Amino acid sequence: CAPSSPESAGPALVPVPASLRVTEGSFTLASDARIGVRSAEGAPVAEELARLLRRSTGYALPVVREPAEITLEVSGDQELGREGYTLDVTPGGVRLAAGTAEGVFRGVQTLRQLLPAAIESPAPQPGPWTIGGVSIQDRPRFSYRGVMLDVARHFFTVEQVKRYIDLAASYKVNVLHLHLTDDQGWRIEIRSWPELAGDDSYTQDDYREIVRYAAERFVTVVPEIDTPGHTNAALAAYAELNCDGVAREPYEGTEVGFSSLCVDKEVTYRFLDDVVREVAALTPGPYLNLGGDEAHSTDPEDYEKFVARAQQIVDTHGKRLMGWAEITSGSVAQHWNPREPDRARAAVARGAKLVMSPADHAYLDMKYTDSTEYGLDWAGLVEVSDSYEWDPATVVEGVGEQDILGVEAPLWTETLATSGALEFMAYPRLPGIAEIGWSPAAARSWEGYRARLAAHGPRWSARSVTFYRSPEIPWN
Ligand code: NAG
Repeated sequence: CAPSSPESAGPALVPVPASLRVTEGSFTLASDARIGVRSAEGAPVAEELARLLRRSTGYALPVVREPAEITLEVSGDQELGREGYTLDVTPGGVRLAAGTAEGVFRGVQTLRQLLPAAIESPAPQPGPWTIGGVSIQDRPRFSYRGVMLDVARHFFTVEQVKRYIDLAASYKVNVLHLHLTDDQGWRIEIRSWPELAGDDSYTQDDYREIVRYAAERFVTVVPEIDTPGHTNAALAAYAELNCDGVAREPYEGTEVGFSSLCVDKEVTYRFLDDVVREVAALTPGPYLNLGGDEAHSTDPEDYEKFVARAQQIVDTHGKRLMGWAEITSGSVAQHWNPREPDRARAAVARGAKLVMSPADHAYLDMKYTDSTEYGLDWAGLVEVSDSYEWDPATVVEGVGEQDILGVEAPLWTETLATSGALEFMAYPRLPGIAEIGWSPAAARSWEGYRARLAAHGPRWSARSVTFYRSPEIPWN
């Protein structure tokens, strides 16, 4: 039996807010309640909140342009930053204020978690819809809080990706990194190279729809085209991309590090330029990720040559180069291999910011225990506590807070073929990584977290989320 910590006395919020005070009394949402929003900017967020609350309460909840029982306010005030918000619940109502619509959206995720778990149900529930009094001031620690989904090893439909976005956005995640290409598949239509994408891939319209849906939830899509390794799918589709001019066989296994674009052929850079141009044009976000990991079949000198050209191409198309830590020269490098902290340090030395995804903590494809049905274990077993008990500013010696853009939880799918399997690996670990990215280090502790997380089980059940009932968590 765990000792209770101060934070477990408050509401079970994940991520835990920067500052929270429990106040007198409570508010109950009644059937005649309204949602008030004065600014046009906040209106879409108010409508989205109304839609969500209508499903489970069955109430009409009209959205009005004046203060109401639930009032959302976009003040234009930048005091709490782009994503910060204040949320006050008193017997008279709920007031959620932020400088931007994005801040209000993040606050709405908090409001959802203050309501009973049945609020997540897709069908009307009895209520009562009571919230205890609280005063919250909140803003993120890091600006980049991502999840990565590998849609190359196994393909996931637009609908499946939307559900993954929705769930992650409830935990204030603001980046979806899509791993679109690998040895096993190329999952995005490139009009100038039509043989790349097979049947199981996104058309450009599909991809646009994912980007639009994510943006509605203030989630930025970062597309990844993995190069120069992890490229067997491209090398199988186009013979000329191989140094020997012979097309490779399609690959369905789980080995890594055996493929490479031909660094010395000009066609390679025409190919890269076409791909980057098309993907950049479809992507409103600032980053384009060119992978760069595990290029074991590319010799180190060739690798440097390739990355320099790739960097120019990405610049030309107005994006910032992002990559795994092996690409030490981009704007942003992603630390992933716990055995290679040197690469992270080298990237920082060359002026890059880091996104922290240490596989032994943040990889959602690692097994929880020896008997976990799915997943890999090359970085060890990662129970919920292992995924939670680390800090981005101390995980790589010599790399501190100022070098770090944020965190990301990657989900590789060699062993995962269904939404249920994705969810089982992501829940409950994904919310912990989201909390590490959002909450001040001083506000979080494992004991407090496990107690808060327990209250999320019924929320996931209400949303039909498959999750791992870790014995570490005192599930309600
Ligand atoms: C790494 C590979 C990735 C693979 C994953 C599985 C990176 C950056 N590269 O070997 O292709 O799916 O592990 O955990 O993670």
